[in-house]
Amino acid sequence: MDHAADTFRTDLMTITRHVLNEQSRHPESRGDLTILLSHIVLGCKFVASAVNKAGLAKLTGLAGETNVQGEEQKKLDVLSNEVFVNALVSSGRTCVLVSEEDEKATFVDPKLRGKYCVCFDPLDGSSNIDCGVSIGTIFGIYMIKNQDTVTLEEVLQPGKDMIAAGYCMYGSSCTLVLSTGNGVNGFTLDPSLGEFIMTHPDIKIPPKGKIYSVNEGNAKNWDTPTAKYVEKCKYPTDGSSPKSLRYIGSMVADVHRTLLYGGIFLYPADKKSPSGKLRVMYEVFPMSFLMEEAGGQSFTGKGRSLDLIPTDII
Ligand code: AFP
Repeated sequence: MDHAADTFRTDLMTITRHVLNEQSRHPESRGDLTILLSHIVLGCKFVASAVNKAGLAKLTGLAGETNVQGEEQKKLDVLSNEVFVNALVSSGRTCVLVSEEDEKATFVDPKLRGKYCVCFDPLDGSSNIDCGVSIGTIFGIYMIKNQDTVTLEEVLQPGKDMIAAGYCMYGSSCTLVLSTGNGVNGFTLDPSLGEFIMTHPDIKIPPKGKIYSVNEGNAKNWDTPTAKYVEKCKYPTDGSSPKSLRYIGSMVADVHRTLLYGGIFLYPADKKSPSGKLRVMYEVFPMSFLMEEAGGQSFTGKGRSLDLIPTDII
């Protein structure tokens, strides 16, 4: 009998245990972030369960509404947004919420306010829902100096001020990847326990990767340096092998693969979207934070992504 393996199986590092361990590294901490994260985990479990039942429970299809970008919302988008807003408000640890699904920021009732701002995309990649492709929730957490007087301007912080970020991928398994600024760890939902168990400790992106990930259908609108770079991935001039192309079109899944297998994920600005399609506060910042914490890099094309200062919540 392999006792070492058995010990591993019975000494489970749940996400709560991990976050409490992290908290104990900060003796001044009152556990606010731990409580907030446990509410985010609850939201992820709810969405995971809804995504699993989506076809059966008739949760796919349109909800008959459009979101800020003018896209049709799916029923699951609406549901996930409601779940996260309720979970975050009821945590008592947030003062303002910025959701990709809502046109305006939600300022929490003063009686329920805490010191954190959470920016989130409750269900990213939702155009993939109806065909069962992996989708995910993305979130970034910031500290607000004065919760009683918080304004929208205070929400527009550069990504480098984020204190924690993560995503939950609803795929062949449900995986939550989290960083509180001390490396990146991945947890897989054990459905029989209803707990996220650490399965990917201290994730580090491989220093070299053989995969590039981009929507090449946009190539005719790219600028010359981008087009040249992608051409080199396919036709290297240094004698190396061409890279493989993998593109799911669901950022959580594409970034998750990039973190684990290495390589590059890019969504370049083009003539159609001169500032790029990806949304800074909900997609670019949290994913760039995780990439950097895992030893990788993230650039806008002009500089470090996390140095950007958003001008609006869209
Ligand atoms: P949806 O949530 O509308 O599906 O958008 C997802 C997304 O923002 C991101 O998750 C993908 O990386 C990107 O769009 C895919 O965009 P293209 O379909 O233009 O390749």
